[in-house]
Amino acid sequence: MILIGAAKAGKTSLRNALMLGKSKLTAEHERTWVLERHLWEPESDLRVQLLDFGGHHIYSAAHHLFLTPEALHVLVCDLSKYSPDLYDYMVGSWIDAIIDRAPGATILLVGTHADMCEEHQIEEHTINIIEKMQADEKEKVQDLQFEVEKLKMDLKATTGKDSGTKFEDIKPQRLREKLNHLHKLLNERVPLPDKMYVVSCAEDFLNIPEFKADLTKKLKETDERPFQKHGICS
Ligand SMILES: Nc1nc2c(ncn2[C@@H]2O[C@H](COP(=O)(O)OP(=O)(O)O)[C@@H](O)[C@H]2O)c(=O)[nH]1
Ligand SMILES: [Mg+2]
Repeated sequence: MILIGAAKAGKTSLRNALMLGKSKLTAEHERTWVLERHLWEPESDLRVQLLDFGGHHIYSAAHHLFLTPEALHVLVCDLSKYSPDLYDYMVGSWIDAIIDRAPGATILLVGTHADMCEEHQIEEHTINIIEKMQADEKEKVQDLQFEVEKLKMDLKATTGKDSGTKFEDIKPQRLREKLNHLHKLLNERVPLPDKMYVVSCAEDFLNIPEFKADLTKKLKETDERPFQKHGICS
């Protein structure tokens, strides 16, 4: 399981809440610098390797080495700091990286710091995040479909001409390869989350038990996947 999200999103405090079963908010000197790995046993028959990333943004290469379709990705976002113009920084860029590096992966969305938000803020922010994510995905699929149509036309125009020589056949072959790649991108979309878990890792511990129960269920579903063979999960 991989905890990702912007610096100070609440990843390590969420990890503490899940592993300790009580609130342990991080202090400034406990900041995660690069990556911490922990072995977590939410139930006696379930052992999970938990990766908690430091403050580097998704554009840094470190994350990309670890994103994998077999892992459960928990994308964490501080709801008290969220505003629509921060969507890409806090959510969108992370979703893009997962789609790019780990097609087919499961993503769970978690909004933290609920104790510091008004009820109406929580509702507005979670709706905005889900809507933006769906709108982004729709746009990406439309762009890919447009590219596919364009390539098909190029291919038709190229193959219409009878070149007769081996070298000139390379172009249609390359176009076909590109087309196959685009079809793959269209067919292997990451199932995007349609809900956001709203939690507080502070003393009130809002929704942590509910989130832990759903998370454990999802982890059991991924437990059977080839994950273990790569040594990521034990
Ligand atoms: N009030 C409140 N503070 C939180 C919560 N989660 C994290 N924090 C605080 O937010 C800051 C960043 O949290 P941390 O877990 O270190 O974030 P990370 O950088 O994503 O690992 C720390 O000062 C935490 O004490 C929460 O749910 N409520
Ligand atoms: Mg941390």
